Amino acid sequence: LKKITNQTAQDLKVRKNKTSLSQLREMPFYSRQAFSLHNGLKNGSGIIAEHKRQSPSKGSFNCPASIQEVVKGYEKAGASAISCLTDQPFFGGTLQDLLETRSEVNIPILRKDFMIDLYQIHEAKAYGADAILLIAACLNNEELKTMSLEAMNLGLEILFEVHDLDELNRIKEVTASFNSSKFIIGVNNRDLKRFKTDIQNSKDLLPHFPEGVLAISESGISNPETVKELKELGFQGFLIGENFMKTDLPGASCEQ
Ligand code: IGP
Repeated sequence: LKKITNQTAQDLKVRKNKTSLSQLREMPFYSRQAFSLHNGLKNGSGIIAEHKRQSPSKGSFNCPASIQEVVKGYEKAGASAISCLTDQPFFGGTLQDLLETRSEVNIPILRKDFMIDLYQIHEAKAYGADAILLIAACLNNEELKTMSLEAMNLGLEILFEVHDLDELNRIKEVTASFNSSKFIIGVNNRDLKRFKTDIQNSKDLLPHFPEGVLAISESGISNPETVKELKELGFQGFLIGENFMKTDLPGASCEQ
């Protein structure tokens, strides 16, 4: 994770030199009213379908479909939201992908990246995202708070990602003073050190969630039975990438 965020910081310098904050603010999508990821998940299937070309653990998924075909397919199949990976060096995504996704679908879009700087939140808004990911393992409490407030000011919703109890407790602390309860907490089932996924991680952490917060389970979900099981436990969102992207037409495989 350190390696990834160091790279993110480097790439960020280049983008900041190229595009100023005021230029971001002038982009057409910057002023659009964002969709609510929270409402989208509550009122729909709960599936957040991810566009991901490659991952550090699995390499390229060699998906032959274009991003337009993939995300349109996800929307048609009934996904509640799209997760769009914009990290280039490790996941092969771009901000252009976000723009194209926004132009293609009318459901909430999560910008999936390693957010370490306020500038990235403005990018998310400018390129058409409705929500951002804040990974507890990448940020200290102070940073989590500052980044959250900026996102909320811009009308973006937040998915906080945790993978252990310690991180969950930090998120509880950070969000305790928020007057909105629209934030979302996701348990990543992937152990970032060993790249192994285990759904048990979601099951273990759910009882420790703050009351009333929308809970989602992320990674390693590969069949409808798992979604059903997690739903019965109380999860309302399910973030699925690899299982869709390893097929030729990800939207079609999403329909079941
Ligand atoms: C999707 P999977 O196992 O269905 O492909 O997982 C998503 O949860 C995963 O891509 C992810 C991720 C992240 C990627 C979760 N948290 C943070 C990059 C950064």
